[in-house]
Amino acid sequence: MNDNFAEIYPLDEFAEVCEWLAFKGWSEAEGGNLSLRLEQDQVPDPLKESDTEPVKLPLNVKELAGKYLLITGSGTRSRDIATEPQNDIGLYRISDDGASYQWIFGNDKPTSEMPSHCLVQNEFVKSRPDYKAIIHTHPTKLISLTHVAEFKDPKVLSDCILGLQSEARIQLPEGIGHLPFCVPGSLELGLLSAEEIKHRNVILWNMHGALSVGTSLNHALDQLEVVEKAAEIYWTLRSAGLPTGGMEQEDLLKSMDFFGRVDRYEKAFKDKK
Ligand code: 2HA
Ligand code: ZN
Repeated sequence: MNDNFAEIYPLDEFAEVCEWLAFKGWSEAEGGNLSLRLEQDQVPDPLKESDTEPVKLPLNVKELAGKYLLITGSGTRSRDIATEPQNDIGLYRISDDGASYQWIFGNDKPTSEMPSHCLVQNEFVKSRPDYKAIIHTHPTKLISLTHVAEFKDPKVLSDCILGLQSEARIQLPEGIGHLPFCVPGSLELGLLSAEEIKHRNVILWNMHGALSVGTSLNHALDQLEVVEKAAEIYWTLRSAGLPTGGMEQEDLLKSMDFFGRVDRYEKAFKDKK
């Protein structure tokens, strides 16, 4: 059965992405966690049902009712997931009333950030159904950005950081979110993340890390790489004492126009303060 689990699911993509997270030094020790939502037809019949004890969720996730999640285990290391993903990733089914989950296979202790993963996945089913993958990790240069007072405002943060390299805002026209400090693993962090993820693909968690989402785990990783690159440019300029004003607005708009992203760019941060 263990071999089947490894063969059936896209665990190799978890392994590949976790290897990069460890290699980049973003998911130190047991830091970071990932999840991927599966469609019914991706789950073979013998693994569809489970007789394990249901575990109550802190909040109802009714959009996820009857759906399946692959999620990394609590206390697991990215560098271990890279080599033996079947030990550290678990398959879960959300109950038909959306109030609890049942463990089905693999690792049976989900990450402490389970509330954020469930609430964001729940929002995706509702408003962005092609989004299935979530990565939470601790990229050094992004965490450092959350220490800059003016970057508490996500619009100021986005306009500065994504204006430092010509393709960054093209990749992320809606900008980057930045949540106020929340206790790691808290329901509050999950609720704020689920609200913000309606509008953005990358969110910074104040003094903690980043949450990135995508249609696949690799898509979520791509976006983290883009934002981390822009942050590296920011810190390089800062340490050289150079200005961080970035692209001329006219050049940025020309690029957005060329790639058909003006609407998305202009709508960013209009949805909410
Ligand atoms: O999984 O990163 O935020 C460990 C964490 C919690
Ligand atoms: Zn974390």
